[in-house]
Amino acid sequence: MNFRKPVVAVSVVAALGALALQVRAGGDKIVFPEGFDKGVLYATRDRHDVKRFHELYTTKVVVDAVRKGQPIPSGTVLTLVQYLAKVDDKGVPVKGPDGHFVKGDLFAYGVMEKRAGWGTEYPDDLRNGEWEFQAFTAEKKVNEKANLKACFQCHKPHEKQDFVMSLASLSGTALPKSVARKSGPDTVGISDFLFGPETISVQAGQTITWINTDESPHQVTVQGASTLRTSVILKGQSTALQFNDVGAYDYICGLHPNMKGKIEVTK
Ligand code: HEC
Ligand SMILES: [Cu+2]
Repeated sequence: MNFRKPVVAVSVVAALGALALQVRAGGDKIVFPEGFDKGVLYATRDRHDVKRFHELYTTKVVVDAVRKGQPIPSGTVLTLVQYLAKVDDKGVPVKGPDGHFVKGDLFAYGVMEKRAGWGTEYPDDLRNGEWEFQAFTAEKKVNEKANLKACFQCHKPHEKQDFVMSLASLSGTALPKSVARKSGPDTVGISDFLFGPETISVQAGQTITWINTDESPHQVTVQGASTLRTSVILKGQSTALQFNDVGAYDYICGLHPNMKGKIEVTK
């Protein structure tokens, strides 16, 4: 009978391997949300940073619940439809009559789904409440190459808004129609997904204010020994940080990491 032992051992290892795989592939719980476009288109985004046009869909049940001030219900599916933006011959996105980007080719889908009891298998530093994420190709097939861990990581700091970046649009929080573009010696304006000026110099002890004039929310995230994040700022809102230590600091937007800026603090 002895000769059978290794066989048993191998199958135990195989079972453990399957278990680990299951935990990692939590996105498998999500099937493509056929008919999502019969729900509510609750927001669109001109993504200047990646030259894409995004549409955000969910169901009326979810919109109604959130607008009544209720938590996002179990069973919620949020569908992010990503299109390439149409560009001119210089590669600059063109704008339609409504002032927004024009849809080009369908590029991919991102889906988030929340169900009571989901998410328990994730470690605390990754878990996004009861949400799972999945990426689908333009053909509505699971994108096997997608890094689902990155979805959790980028949405994770938004715990205060149940990990939904576009919560203000979902809840119908009124945004001002237009906000004056502004910048000054200690003020950075954010418009079209750019920090202006890109490099700002202040003296130690001074406060820098950022004001967001975009439809999209942004979040100043200073990278250093420890990451310093402001709250997410919506259109018309501002945020401020005080710098006491002389030095140069790089910062990005926590929501759109290819938005970059620099802070120089002098004596
Ligand atoms: C680098 C940051 C980042 C990563 C990584 C990321 N997202 Fe998001 N996600 C955003 C931002 C910002 C929005 C807000 C809408 C927009 O700007 O298009 C968003 C919105 C969404 C939405 C609409 C609901 C909401 O939260 O506003 C879904 C669904 C979504 N993402 C799915 C995914 C999936 C699936 C992945 C992984 C394949 C993923 N995201 C990875 C930044 C990210
Ligand atoms: Cu941003």
